Amino acid sequence: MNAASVWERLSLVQGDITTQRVDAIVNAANSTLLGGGGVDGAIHRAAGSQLLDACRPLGGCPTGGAKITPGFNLPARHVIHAVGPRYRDGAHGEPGALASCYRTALQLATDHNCGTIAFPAISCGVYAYPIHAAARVSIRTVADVLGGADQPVTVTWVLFDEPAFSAYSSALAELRADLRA
Ligand code: AR6
Repeated sequence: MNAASVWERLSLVQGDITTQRVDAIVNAANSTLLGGGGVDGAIHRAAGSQLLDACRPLGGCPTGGAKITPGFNLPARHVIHAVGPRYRDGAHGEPGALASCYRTALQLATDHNCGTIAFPAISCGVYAYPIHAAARVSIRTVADVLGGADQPVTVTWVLFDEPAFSAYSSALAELRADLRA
């Protein structure tokens, strides 16, 4: 797999992740996996109450991990519930935990034959991770995983608002430029 083809497999869109027709969407969950606000609340509302029923027996998930359920009423076949870190100052393992939840989510996607997966900006809302820094960690991690794997074929970030979309766009451009340098 050469570097150019990895970048071609990554894309950014602005929108609502609950409407995405992909094999799996990723939820920015908390460690209870029992729902919450932000994108978590939106995904549970759109998927229907069966999603919470499916999450209950999972027994929660540590920060940096992820677990998978069906998508129920969503267009997506699966929901991968990833638990990102709460941001403190960046010196408490936040980048490692953020990278870990992306890697685990991608592994689950591969294990469940997902060719297409969409991520929100994990940890960038309630968990207060500075968005440009989170974008750099997450894009680098995903590009690294895709460089060694044929699946998932495509990874899309669905950014909810324009500032998030801009931050991810500039981080993506920087990382591609770093690679060319
Ligand atoms: N589609 C795409 N992105 C969205 C959507 C949507 N429908 N709604 C919000 N976002 P957050 P976190 C963006 O707070 O920081 C929950 O209560 C949002 O603008 O959802 O990982 C959980 O239960 C932001 O850019 O997740 C946890 O307790 C990004 O999604 C906690 O929040 C993530 O914001 C997790 O916090």
